[in-house]
This record gives sequence, structure tokens and C-alpha cells, in this order.
Amino acid sequence: MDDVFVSRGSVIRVCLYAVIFLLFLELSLNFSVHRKTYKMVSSSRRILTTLEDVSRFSLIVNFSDPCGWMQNATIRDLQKIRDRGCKPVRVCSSSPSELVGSLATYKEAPSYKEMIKIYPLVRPGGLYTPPDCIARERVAIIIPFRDREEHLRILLHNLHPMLQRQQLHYGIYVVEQENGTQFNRAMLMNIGYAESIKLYNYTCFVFHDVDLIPENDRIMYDCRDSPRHLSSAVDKFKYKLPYPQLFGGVTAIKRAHFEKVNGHSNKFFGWGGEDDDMFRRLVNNGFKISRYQASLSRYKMIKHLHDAGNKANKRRHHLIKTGKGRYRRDGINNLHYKKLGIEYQYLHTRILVSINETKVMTS
Ligand code: UDH
Ligand code: MN
Repeated sequence: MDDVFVSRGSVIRVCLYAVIFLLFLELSLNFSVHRKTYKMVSSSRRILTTLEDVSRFSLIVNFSDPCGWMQNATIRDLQKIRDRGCKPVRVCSSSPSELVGSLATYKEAPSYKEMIKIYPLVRPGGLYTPPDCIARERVAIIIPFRDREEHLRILLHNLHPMLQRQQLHYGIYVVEQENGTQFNRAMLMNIGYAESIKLYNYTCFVFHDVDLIPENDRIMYDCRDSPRHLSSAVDKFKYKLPYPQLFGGVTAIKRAHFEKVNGHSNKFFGWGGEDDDMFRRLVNNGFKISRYQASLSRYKMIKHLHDAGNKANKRRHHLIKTGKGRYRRDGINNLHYKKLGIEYQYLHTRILVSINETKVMTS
């Protein structure tokens, strides 16, 4: 009997050890699983540099890292992060101390391969997020484009360092019109708006001619309360504003404001008029256009000839005159184009589109 009793006791002891062992195993496994998840999450930040992930980068929110910060963080999110006992996260300044003011512009640019070494923090597709602070806005820089490759390389070489000093969360979108049709700058900008918001929840748009190089990094590429004309003093026009209603070159506008005026008109094929029509759209909707003082908002225009596919638009005066009646049905709510491709290239995202003039003019 005694023997049986002893063996029962040892069975119980063995069971106890087994339970303790299993508990221990469970805990350590849990720990390693957790570590693995954590590792995955942290490395996902690095994985973002692969092309397939670029378009999805906005969706990656680091829920499992209690101190992780979110791409789309609002001020309230930051508060929550702070409440979790994590170190305070700074909101980027609207006038960062890194700004230097007047710039010696680059008139040439190295090859793209060299430039990605110079700008290692820019992700494929020309995306950038400030590393040490939360940006106030998400800015899409939209460049209407055709056959100006050298201008583009020079512009990107000038823009990336400046935008990084401005601590902006931004992406650069080059909207390229296929050859063989009259160029439509305003419609390309509308397409840039429509395509970029499919990729990311942008809150601010900077529409940017490819040949305008900013000469001062205090020209902030962000959006304020009113739409802003940024390129008010261009060397080609002796740094004088040619006329007060000018809204061409480089402009910045909040997404909500752009949507309120139904974007740009799609009807301006060839050179001229589309920017004046946009000025009228904004003013007719009650917006005031703002500008920096001319001594600050200085730009150099890269010298170029008139492009064959961008002949002066003879109908432009008529279109401007009759524009008001079309605002509601001619713009981003009536945008017909064919997207031929999208590529996340070095330092910019390239969207190639085809526009059918007859279709646009009759729709
Ligand atoms: N653009 C292109 N490709 C074209 C035409 C226009 O990329 O074939 C884009 C580009 O972003 C350019 C913008 O549209 O900066 C405006 O076009 P533009 O630079 O031709 O217009 P600009 O107002 O006037 O500079 C053109 C006059 C050129 C004559 C100069 C003679 N001294
Ligand atoms: Mn030009």
C-alpha cells in the first residue's frame, strides 16, 4: 500500500513538474512569437522601399508597437501615443530651423542612379516622410509633363533637398501625356490629383511646372487657408508679376478647396488660358489668392523653346469667357482619360496617360 501511495505522490509531483514545464514553454513560445511579430513590424518599415509596397505604405499602421507612430497621425493620435507612456512625438514646425533662405540653384543634375545615393531617405516613387517629427500635412507635388526629361532631373535635384528641409510628408507625381496630341496642362494636373489620392490620402496639392526652380527654401510647399500662387517672381519676367490674376507656374491648394471648385478645366488644349480660368474659378467661389512677397518667391525658369505639341490655344479667350457656365460639369467630376501605366521611378512616380481631345471637348 505504502509503495502505491509513494508512487501516487511521485505521479502528482511529475504532473506538477509537467504543468510547470508546459507553462514555461508556453510563456517562452509566446515571447518568441511576440518578438517575431515585432521584428516583422519593424522590418516592414524597411520593406516599404520595395516597389509593390510603395503604393500601400500609407496603410501600414504600426498597431503592435505601442510607441510606433502612424503615418496619418492626427494631433489626437499623438496625444494617445503620449498617454501610453511613450516619449513625446513632435509635430513638424511650419517654419523649420533647417531652412536657409535664398538658394544657389542647381542648373544641372547628376544621373538618377547618383541622385538616389545623394537622397537616400527618398523612397521609390519620390516619397518622403520626415524621420523625427509628424508632418502637419500630406503634400502631393503634381508635375504636368511631356518630353522634358532633363528639366525634370534638374527640378528633382532642386526640390528633394528643399522639401526635406521643409519637413514635409510628400510624394512627387509626374503626369506624362502620350505623344501625338495637343498638350493639356490643366487636365494633367487634374489627373495627378485623381491618381495620387488613389495611392495616398493627400491633403494638399502643389501643382508645379517642370521648368521652374525655386530660389528660396522659405517658399513653403504646404497649404494654408487660401490657395497660394507660389511662382510670383520668375527671372524670365524680370522677377515681376506679369499681371495680378496670374495663377500659373507653381500653385498650392488644399484638397478641400480644390474639390470645392471642381479642380481645373479639362478643355484647354495647347498653350495658355487654363491658369486664368483657374484663377476665376477660385475667385468666383469666394477664395482669395495669396502670395509671398516678390523678394521671397523667386524662381528661375529653365530656358526652353516653345514645344511643337503645345501650340498657343486660339480658343482660350472664348473658353475663359464662357468658363463660368461650365465650372460644375468641367473638372475633376468629369475626367476621362486612359491610364497607360504607373511606375515608381527614382525620386518620382510617373503616370503615363492618353487623352482624347475630341472626346474631352464633347463630353
Ligand atoms: N509642358 C511639358 N511639355 C510640353 C509642354 C508643356 O512638360 O511639351 C509642361 C511643363 O511642366 C511646362 C508647363 O507644361 O513647364 C508649361 O509649359 P511651358 O513651359 O511651355 O509654358 P511657358 O509658360 O511658356 O513657360 C512657353 C513659352 C515658351 C516660349 C519661350 C520663348 N522665349
Ligand atoms: Mn516654361
